[in-house]
Amino acid sequence: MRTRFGVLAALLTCVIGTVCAGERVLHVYTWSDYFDSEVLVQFERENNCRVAVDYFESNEAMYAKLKAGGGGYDVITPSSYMSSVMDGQDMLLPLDHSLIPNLDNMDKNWLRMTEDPSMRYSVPYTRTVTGVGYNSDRVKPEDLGSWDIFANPAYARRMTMLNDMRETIGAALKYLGYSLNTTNEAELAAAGEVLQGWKRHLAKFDVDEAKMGLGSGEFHVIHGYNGDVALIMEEVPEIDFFIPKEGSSVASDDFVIAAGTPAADLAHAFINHLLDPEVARITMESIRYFMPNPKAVAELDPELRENNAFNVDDSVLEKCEVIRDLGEDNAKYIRIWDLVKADE
Ligand code: SPD
Repeated sequence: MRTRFGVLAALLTCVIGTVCAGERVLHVYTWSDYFDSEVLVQFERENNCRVAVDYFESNEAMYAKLKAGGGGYDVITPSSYMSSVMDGQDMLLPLDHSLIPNLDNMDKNWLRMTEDPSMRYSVPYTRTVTGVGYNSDRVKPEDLGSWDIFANPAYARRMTMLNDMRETIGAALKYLGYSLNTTNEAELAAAGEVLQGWKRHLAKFDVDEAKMGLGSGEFHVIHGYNGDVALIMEEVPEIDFFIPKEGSSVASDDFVIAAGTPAADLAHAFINHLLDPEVARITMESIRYFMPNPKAVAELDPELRENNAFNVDDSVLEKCEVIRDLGEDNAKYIRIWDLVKADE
């Protein structure tokens, strides 16, 4: 069995290509398993540089690291709501569209779901939909379909949920029929109660080890991102994916460039490279996330189009919401999350 998924996740820092003295380096900060390695090598070759990739597991963890002074990153891939937070705090470089001619390949309809429809500071990279990955040898079909699977004691200690405040509180809010962007204190408190109940059955809150555990058989049910599960499905036939009937979250993960980068030219060139239709096709087939690039989508492997984790049905997407930047009301989510995580 190939173990492409999780290999990158296990590495804190991964350097692609050969290091040559005096070579320029582009520092990219992103989610695990989010680039095709050949696509990076091609960029390095064509731009006579090296791409150094470092990983984060949630928007909040990435933001906290940057705020604490960590980094030196040039290109980052936050979800759209976090791009908006970062832009509001002058953490991002305004984009020079003349350096990204492949912006012409962007599906303009897609921009409506982002916080930055004019692409002033961000360019959409992928669509990610959050759901449930499961092992069909271990989970009964009648237990599938709802977020309430996390309340099922039959799978106790074999389940994980994302270590991600907005996603995981969002799952409980959707389960209760509320918006995952609510700022209503009573609704948030109710979601916190639901999570306390689910938590009793969880092995842990986690992102990358959870997906490796689903592939290896350690976990039977994980709260995870569609492309990550699609990647595991490719290698482990008994793994499958569903989006709970109550709805879930859908995100545009963006490219942004850090303010103060010494490599603004390379950073723009990198984004332009990923928007090339052939590069985007290779990327989608490799990382298993949909990209809003119609020319690339037209050339996709038909088998991938049929994968239910990659190609999420419109009727399902209609029940999903985009996580929004809530400004000062974000503190309400932090309070609930701290309580849920308190005695971990
Ligand atoms: N391995 C790639 C994971 C991409 C996750 N997107 C996160 C969306 C968070 N709301």
